[in-house]
Amino acid sequence: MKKLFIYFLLFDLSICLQAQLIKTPLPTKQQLAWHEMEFYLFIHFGPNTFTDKEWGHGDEPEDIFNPTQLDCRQWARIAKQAGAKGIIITAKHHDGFCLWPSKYSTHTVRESKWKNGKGDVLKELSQACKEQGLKFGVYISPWDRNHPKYGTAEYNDVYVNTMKEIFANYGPIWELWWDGANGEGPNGKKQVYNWDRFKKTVNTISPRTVVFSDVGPNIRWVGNERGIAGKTNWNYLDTIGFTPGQGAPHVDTLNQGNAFGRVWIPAECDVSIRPGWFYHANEDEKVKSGEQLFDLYLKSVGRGSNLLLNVPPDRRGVIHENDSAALMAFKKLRDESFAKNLLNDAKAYWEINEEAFLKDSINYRTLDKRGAIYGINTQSFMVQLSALKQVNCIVLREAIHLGQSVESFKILLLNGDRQVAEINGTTIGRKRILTFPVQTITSFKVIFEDRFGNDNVSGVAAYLLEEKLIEK
Ligand code: FUL
Repeated sequence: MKKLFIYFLLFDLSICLQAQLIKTPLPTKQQLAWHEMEFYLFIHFGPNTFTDKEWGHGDEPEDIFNPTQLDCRQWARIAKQAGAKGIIITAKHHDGFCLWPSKYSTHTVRESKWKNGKGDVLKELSQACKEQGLKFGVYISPWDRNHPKYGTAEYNDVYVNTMKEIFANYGPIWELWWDGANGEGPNGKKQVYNWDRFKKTVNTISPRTVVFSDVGPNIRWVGNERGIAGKTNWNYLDTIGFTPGQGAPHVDTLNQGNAFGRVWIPAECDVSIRPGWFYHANEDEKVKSGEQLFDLYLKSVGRGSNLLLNVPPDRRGVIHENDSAALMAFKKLRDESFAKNLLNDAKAYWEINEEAFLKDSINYRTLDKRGAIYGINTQSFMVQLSALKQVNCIVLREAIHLGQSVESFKILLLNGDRQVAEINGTTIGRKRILTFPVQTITSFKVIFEDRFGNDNVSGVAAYLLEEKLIEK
């Protein structure tokens, strides 16, 4: 008996020690700020806009690039009005054409007819973003189908110099986008990228920049180009042995993350407002509607990720009317849907075990206007509405500066003593937006299941959305 007792004691102790030893990865300050960006625009613009291609070959004559009314201020204004918080532009896509007069290429705006070779899209856009208070990011394709050095060790120098040039002349650069595509260059060769050197370069010259690729180092690809994060979406990822592009983990892993991954690398959902990434006139009628964009918002931001929505300018160099109208409709739907938190005058009851919080109303807090509450090490809580209300959306937030812990949860919707519905979910992360058929309720209970017993909730809100907006 005594032996058994010691055995269990040691067993318990070893579990405690394990929990102590496993350090939960935490986001950096830059990553935390990135999480708060939620939604921003992607701009695909370059020779493909004028040739109707998606992937240029790199041999397009520079004169092809000739927007008639390029207006980066219009892009930034529209982004701002749509509630986007930044813009990331394809400074260089796979065709190698540089939207700025780079010293390290002869295939740039400088060689084009546009503004007699005196134009500079990065300059105009970085300034327009500053004017509107938007963050500015760049996509610099490592794959280059034009550069004569591509496929040789020297191309790694070219790539490093290109990054340095952009950081020096157009910074601060908030996010840097490394695309994973890697094909042959003009000489038929494939490049062996020196990713470590690329990372070190960014760390040294622009340590605040968050770097995206399939596997980070700071932000990961979500595993699809439809803008959809996993319903289970961990901000953790294992990266040892993986590289961007073909060496990346399986798309399902990128979509969901690794529950016990060693590094904090959240997913970003990239998707285009049109079928293609670049502008094609024959897609003018295929622009996603405000409602479709709202659905994507639920499936990206609503699953703890960020939404990077591509809106490609047309051959004039402006955002097309149809795209702009869809963006405004999307903004209106978000504003209207989340204008009234039905928990403004509710009370939340917090206890560490269900039995205790069912007994009485000790330890309750009144929710503030934004529904911000804070419960360290919460296993369950109950929200008492001020009256009988109709609800079809509940938003939960985890305090991710302390890590991500919730592995699964359930929400019990109650009308008086009667349970009217049960909603189940897995991870929460920065934000989890749950929608369901409308229910009339007086209260609801949120019950967590833990990994390490320290679920930290930082917010809860409830809304009544238009029925057509419930997640499809
Ligand atoms: C992909 C590219 O090949 C597409 O052209 C586009 O830029 C997309 C965002 O990333 O890998």
